[in-house]
Amino acid sequence: MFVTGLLSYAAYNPDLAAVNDQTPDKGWLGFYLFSWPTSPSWLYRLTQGIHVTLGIVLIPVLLAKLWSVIPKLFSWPPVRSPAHALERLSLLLLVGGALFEVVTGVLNIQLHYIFPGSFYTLHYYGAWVFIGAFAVHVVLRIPRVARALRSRRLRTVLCTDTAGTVPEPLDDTGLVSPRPAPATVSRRGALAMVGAGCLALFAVTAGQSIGGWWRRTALLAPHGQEPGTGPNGFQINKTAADVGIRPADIGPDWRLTVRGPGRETVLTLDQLRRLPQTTAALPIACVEGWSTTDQDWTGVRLTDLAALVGIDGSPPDVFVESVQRGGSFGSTVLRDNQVRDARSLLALRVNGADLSPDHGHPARIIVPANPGVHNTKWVTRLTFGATG
Ligand SMILES: Nc1nc2c(c(=O)[nH]1)N[C@H]1C(S)=C(S)[C@@H](COP(=O)(O)O)O[C@H]1N2
Ligand SMILES: [Mo]
Repeated sequence: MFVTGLLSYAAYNPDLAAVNDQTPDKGWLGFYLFSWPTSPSWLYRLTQGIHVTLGIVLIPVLLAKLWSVIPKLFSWPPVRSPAHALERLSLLLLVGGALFEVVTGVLNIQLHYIFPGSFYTLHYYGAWVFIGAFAVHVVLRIPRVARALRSRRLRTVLCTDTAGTVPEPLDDTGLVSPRPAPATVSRRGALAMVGAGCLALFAVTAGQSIGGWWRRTALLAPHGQEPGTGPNGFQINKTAADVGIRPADIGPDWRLTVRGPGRETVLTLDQLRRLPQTTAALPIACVEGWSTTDQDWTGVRLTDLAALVGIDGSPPDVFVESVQRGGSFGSTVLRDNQVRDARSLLALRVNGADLSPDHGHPARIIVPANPGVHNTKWVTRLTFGATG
C-alpha cells in the first residue's frame, strides 16, 4: 500500500508546478520523486489498481487485527513507565494512522469529499505517520512474533474446532483477557471469516481496475457498472455538466491557443483536424482505482504542436489549460518526457468517432501511463516551457 501510494504521488509530477500539487511543506518527504515514465502505458493502471483494490481487500484484516488486541484497551495501569508511555504513543499513531488512511481512501474513491482540506495532503502525511509507527512496531515485536509462531503448528490450529479452542495462557503482554469467556469461534473459524471477507471484497472491487466486461462485477464502484455503448462508451469521471462546461464553451467559437517562448498561434478545430493525425491505443486510469482497457485515441502529437511554435527537437514541459472555470482538475503541467512520447496526443477522436462532450470534446490530453486526472479534457490552451 505504502509503495504504490508513493508511486502514485510521484506520477502526479508534484515537483513541477502548483497546479499539480496540493501538498505544501512536504520538504524532504518528497525526496524520492522521479520522472514518471510513459512506458508501459498500463503502468499507472497497474500500480493504482493494486493500491485501491488492496486497500479495500485488506479492510477485514485490519478490523480483525484491531479486534484481537481489544484486551489491551483495558490493561491497567495504562502507563507503567516513560518507555511504556512512548510505546503506547507509537501504537496510537499506528492504529490511528491505519484507520485514517483507510477512511480517507475509501471516502475518496466513493467520491465523498468531506475532507477538511486536500485529500492529497491528508492521505500523504497520514501514510508517513502510519509507516513510521509501523516500522517501530515491527522492530519492537519481531522477537515476540517469532516466539509465538514457533510455539504452535499451523496444522494443529487449522484442525481445532470451537469446542477444543482454549484461551492463550495469561502473560504480561496485556493481550490476553484475564477472565476469558468460553470460545464462541475457533481460531480457524476466525481466520476463515477474515479470508472470506477479503475474497468477497475482491470479487466486487477488482473489476473496476480490470475494465471492459469485468466492470459489471464491480458492485462497489460509485460510477455504476454500465458506461454506455458505442465508441465513447467507456467510463466517464466527471461529465461536462458536472464541472459547468457550457455548450458555447466547446461550440464553433472554441479555439486552441498554442504558446511557446515568444510565439503564439491560434487554431480552429478544422485547422487542428488538418494537421497530421496519430492514433495510439491507451487506457485511462483514475486515482480512484478504476481504469479502462485501451481505447484508440486519434489526434495531434504534442511534439507536432510544439513544432508549430518553433520548438523542434526536445520540447520542454507544457502547461495545459481547459475551458473549465474554477475547480482543481481544469489545468495541469506535463513533464518533458511525457510531451516527447510519440503517443502523447491532443486527442480529437476516440475509437473512430469524435470525442463526446463528456469525454472532452473538442480536444483532450491523452498521455501513456499518465494518472487520469492529468489527461485534461476540454483543452483550450497549451503553453510550452511554462509551469502555470
Ligand atoms: N478539465 C477537466 N479534465 C479532466 C477532469 C476534470 O474534472 N476536468 N477529470 C479528470 C479525471 S480525474 C479523469 S480520471 C479523467 C477521466 O477521463 P474520462 O472522463 O474521459 O474517462 O479525466 C480527467 N480530465
Ligand atoms: Mo481521476
